Amino acid sequence: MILHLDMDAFFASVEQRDRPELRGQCVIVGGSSQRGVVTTASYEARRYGVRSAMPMFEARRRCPHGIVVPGRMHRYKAISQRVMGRLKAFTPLVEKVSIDEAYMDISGCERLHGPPARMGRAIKNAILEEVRLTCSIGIAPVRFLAKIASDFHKPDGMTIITPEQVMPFIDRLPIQKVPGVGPKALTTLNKMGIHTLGQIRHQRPETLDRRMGKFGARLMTLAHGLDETPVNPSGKAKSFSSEGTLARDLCDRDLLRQQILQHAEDVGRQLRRHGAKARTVTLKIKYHDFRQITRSTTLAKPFQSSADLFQAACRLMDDELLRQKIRLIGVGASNLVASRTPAQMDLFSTAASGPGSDWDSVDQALDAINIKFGRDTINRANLKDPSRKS
Ligand code: TTP
Ligand code: MG
Repeated sequence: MILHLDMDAFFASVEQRDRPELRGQCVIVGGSSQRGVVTTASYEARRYGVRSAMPMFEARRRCPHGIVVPGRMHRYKAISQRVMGRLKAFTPLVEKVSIDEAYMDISGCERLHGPPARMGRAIKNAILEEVRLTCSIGIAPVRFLAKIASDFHKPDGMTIITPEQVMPFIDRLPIQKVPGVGPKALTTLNKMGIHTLGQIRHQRPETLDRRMGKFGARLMTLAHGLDETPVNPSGKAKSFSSEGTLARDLCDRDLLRQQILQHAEDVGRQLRRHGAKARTVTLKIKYHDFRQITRSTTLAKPFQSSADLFQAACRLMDDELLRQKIRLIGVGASNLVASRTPAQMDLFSTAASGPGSDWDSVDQALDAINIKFGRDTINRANLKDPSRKS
């Protein structure tokens, strides 16, 4: 059995916990400037339609009496650590997947902690005792159903799906609840007449493959109630990213490259600090009208230098027709391998990046200075721009 735990309105609840005057109030966490966005909102504010990622001006319009609070990431991280520590007292098989959620493999825990329902209640009590916050729990025989279940009775909820309930649950499950089904996939699936996960089972795999690509096969597996993804307690990150809303909307590619450079530096630093190399670079762009696109490229050799990241991300931007001004830009690195994995030397390359190159030494020097004197003490003025041939 897999248990999924997710804290309720996490950042907002921490604020209400630390500041009693905010309890019972509409609390909106996020940037208060005209261009800020909502990070999260207390359940009181959600009644007025305030949601994560909503522009702050819209949140203020919907909930004028809401109290806007800037985020305090270090505080949320500290509380998160205490929550995760408490979970590990139940079983070492805990996988933290974000700041406020974790999976636990609770198979075989019955003798120690009783049946799943009792264990779920014990965990909720332990978290309440430890940090005085509520969470929601989902328990199911497979991972993706545990995640869906934890969302069923939020806040302070617990939903258990027994093995016998799995297939009837899948048959009724709205397809948009399945992790990975975004607005685009939903439109395609609805056009195919598919509205529940159960309906996927009656599709021909070739049709799904043609319409949905690789994700079609994944949906078919899930529709059969099979999700072999194990709980991975190593806690190793699967990706690193950095993004930010621009001070004003831009479409000047040179200015955007400067932003990309900063994010590439940040992601490069994260990679090197975790001793990881990545193979895939992702560029994320949110346009003026909030439409968001991501573009990825997978490089032949795993990389960890900021220069490689920067150049790949710039190439992705160069391939994009920027039809509108951009309000947010971000860079990500995924498809990670441990950096101990020896990199294949490229016999014919003369590029100034790659293992042992000058850029590696530059990265090491910058990282050392920034660790010693604080982040962004020193940065590159610029990097070679791949779109300029000189
Ligand atoms: P979530 O668990 O998605 O949201 P939540 O805990 O605020 O509310 P819920 O009760 O529905 O679980 O995310 C956890 C925290 O991550 C959230 O408190 C703030 C942060 N976050 C962002 O920074 N940006 C986002 O877009 C979202 C969704 C969350
Ligand atoms: Mg949460």
